[in-house]
Amino acid sequence: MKKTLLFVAVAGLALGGYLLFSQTQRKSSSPATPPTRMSVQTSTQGKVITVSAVNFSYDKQEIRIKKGEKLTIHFVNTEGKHNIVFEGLNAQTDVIGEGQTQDIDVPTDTAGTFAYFCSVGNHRKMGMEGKLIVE
Ligand SMILES: [Cu+2]
Repeated sequence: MKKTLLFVAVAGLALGGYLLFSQTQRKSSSPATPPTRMSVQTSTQGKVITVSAVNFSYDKQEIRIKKGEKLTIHFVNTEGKHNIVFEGLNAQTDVIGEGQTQDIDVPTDTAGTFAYFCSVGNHRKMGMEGKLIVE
């Protein structure tokens, strides 16, 4: 009885391991992945867009992305204290200081135009805003 249970457990683990392995194989055989890049690169496929902040503006007022494409915002603050908030997308950075950076993933599964802005004080009114267009 105990031996049977042990056998079932071992067989289960082996099967699970095989399934996991074959899935990994499938992912890494994606033609978009250059052969020299490892799995770290696979998870960052898509667009990385840098947005820089100063007092009181961003260097981009408009960001365009295809619906469903993975979007990472590389937020760079070069002056003062700021953040970037994507309205209605549940994506925002912390308020960070001068010389700091933060990366966030922004969901792109809904087409539309979404505002982004700095939520510190009245920075948005002073010009720290733009729009993300998912098309
Ligand atoms: Cu700000």
